[in-house]
Amino acid sequence: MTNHPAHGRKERLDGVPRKPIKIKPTLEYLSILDGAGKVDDALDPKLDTDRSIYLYRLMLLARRLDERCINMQRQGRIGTYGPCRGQEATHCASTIVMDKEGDWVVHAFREPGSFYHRGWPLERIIQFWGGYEEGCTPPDGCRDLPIAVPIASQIPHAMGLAWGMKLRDDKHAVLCYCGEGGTSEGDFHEAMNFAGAYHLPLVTLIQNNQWAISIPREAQTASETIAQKALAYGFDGIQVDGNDPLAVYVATREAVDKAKSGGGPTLIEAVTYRLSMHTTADDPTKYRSDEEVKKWEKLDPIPRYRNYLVGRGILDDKLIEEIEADVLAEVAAAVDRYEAGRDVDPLDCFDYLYAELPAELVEQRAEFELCLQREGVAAGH
Ligand SMILES: Cc1ncc(C[n+]2csc(CCOP(=O)(O)OP(=O)(O)O)c2C)c(N)n1
Repeated sequence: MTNHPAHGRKERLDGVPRKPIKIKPTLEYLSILDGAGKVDDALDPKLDTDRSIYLYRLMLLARRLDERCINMQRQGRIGTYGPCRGQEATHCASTIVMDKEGDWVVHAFREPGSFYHRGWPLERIIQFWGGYEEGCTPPDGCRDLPIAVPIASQIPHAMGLAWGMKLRDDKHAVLCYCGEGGTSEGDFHEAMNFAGAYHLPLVTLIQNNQWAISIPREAQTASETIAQKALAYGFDGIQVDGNDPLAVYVATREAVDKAKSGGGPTLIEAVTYRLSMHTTADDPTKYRSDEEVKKWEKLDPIPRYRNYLVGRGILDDKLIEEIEADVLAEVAAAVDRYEAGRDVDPLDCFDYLYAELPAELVEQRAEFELCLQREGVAAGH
């Protein structure tokens, strides 16, 4: 007992009552593209042409879907929408690392590019924001969990998946997304502790977009970085430029490879910025300055990546225009499918929470049914 390093008695007996404890100092910051899209050649993962174009298209698709959904919300065609503008590199460049057959991806809700990449039909994402239960469900065979709006609740679930993989000696990995606000929840800490203690193949990617609704990053935690929280749980953390798709890709690739080869979990803090509102129910001008937004607009991941790809000779004006037109057409077709498929019964909203409806909800359901009849509302109208 006296020799146990955590006990400290030996130190007292030796007359050395205080000394520093060396902890593993493995915290790096990674950035590969500068603000203008100029690359650090030595760090460039040099994705092949198809993959480079695919990633650019994916980020653009997330951006255009976002814009369309905000317009639709303003027109009353969907409910509240949570935009990802500015955060496209963070989620698109990480999700493409994951193997669709064997790896799991556990989302929060601000990752439309990842949903699409993992095989969710675009109209299903719109359905979610339109308030339709079907919009929450991953497609058959897809190794994703449903969308998680209760902040950080998805992290213990992701940890559980990773634990299951370890118990089954399944050599895949789990990628879990969460915001920096979510790191203040107990769910985050419990899951990180367990993942570290059991050395699980879990990669947790914190999208530090600087704001949790109106709470700024500085008020969220006294820690200098989010990434360093990993050190307390006994595994590696890394902070990356979340508006640099190459840095996000490399950090995720390394973390996933490490997880799959038995190296345990990683916490990635992707430093990014929510350029838009928290949701369409929020007015960010009430709590942050235009100057701050303008500063981050200069670091917009899409032009940065486009400049880099033009520099590599992968994109030119003609191809940029073609991709733009193609993405707009794909989003428009998804909106059409969403609107054509709204033939659900409004009474369905009572169907998903309970196996057996409690008495007061039975009453509410009957009242709502009468109301619909009175208003002449039929399914889909
Ligand atoms: C458990 C829980 N508490 C509160 C909320 C309300 N809420 C929705 S989003 C949000 C802020 C989340 O911030 P962050 O985790 O940084 O993610 P972001 O929305 O910025 O992507 C809060 C408090 C919620 N959805 N779930």
